[in-house]
Formats: sequence, C-alpha cells, structure tokens
Amino acid sequence: MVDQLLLKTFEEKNKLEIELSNLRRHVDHLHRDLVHLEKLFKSILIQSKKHMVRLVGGGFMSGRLEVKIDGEWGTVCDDYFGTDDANVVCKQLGYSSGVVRDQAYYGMGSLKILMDDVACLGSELAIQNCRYKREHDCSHSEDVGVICS
Ligand SMILES: [Ca+2]
Ligand SMILES: [Ca+2]
Repeated sequence: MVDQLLLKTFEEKNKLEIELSNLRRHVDHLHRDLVHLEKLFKSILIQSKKHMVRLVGGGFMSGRLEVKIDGEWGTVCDDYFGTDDANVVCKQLGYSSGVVRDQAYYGMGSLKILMDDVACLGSELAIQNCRYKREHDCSHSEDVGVICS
C-alpha cells in the first residue's frame, strides 16, 4: 500500500518535472520572440524618427534644419542651439555627430518657425523629444543649419 503510494507520488513528480521543463522551454521561446519584437520595434521607431527631420539647401549631409511636428514641417531657431542639439539631429538621421551653423547659413526658410530655444540633453532619439519652445521670438534670418558627419 505504502509502496503503491510512493510509486504514485514518484510518477506524479516525474510528470510535474516534465511539465515544468516544457513550460521553461515555452517561456524561453516567448522570451526570444519578445527580444526579436523589441529589436523590430526599435528599428521601426528609428526609421520613423528619421523621416521627421531633414536638411535643406546644403550638401548631402548638411543644410537648414527642418522638422516635422504634428504633421507640419517647419524651421528651427538658432537661439541656444548647440552641439548637443546638432548631435541629436544627426543621430536621428543616421549619422554620428553634428556641427551648428547659425543665422540662416543655408538660406532663410519660408515655413513656420516650429522650435525655439532647443535644449537637448544629447541622449534623445529625436529632436522632437528635446526641450524646446513652440512660441518663438525669432525670424527666418535665425534659421539654424546643421552639418552632419
Ligand atoms: Ca538667434
Ligand atoms: Ca528664443
């Protein structure tokens, strides 16, 4: 009687261990899928951010900075615009770093001035994520330009 009970317990234990190992494998698969999805999501995010800035009127990797906010393109004022801000723009475009050109170096834009007093920390994935003012005290003679490298 006791032997039978022991055997049954033993069988139950084996069954549970098999279930547990199946479950572990399942979780491993889920984890791998999650990592994959995370990577995919990140690359989509980076791609979409890339299309929210452009450099106009310069060369291939330089020009007047134009940004998209709420579906609208516009220019950026040069007030307080520094290397950290240029770096964020260039990284957003897939380059490694940037240099600022102020006072409409690449010509005056004609779109709405959408950003003033931009203050990026440098770690933002997009300039739209940086601190800035929507209300500006600028004119297009202050349109900022960026040279990426
Ligand atoms: Ca200025
Ligand atoms: Ca200002």
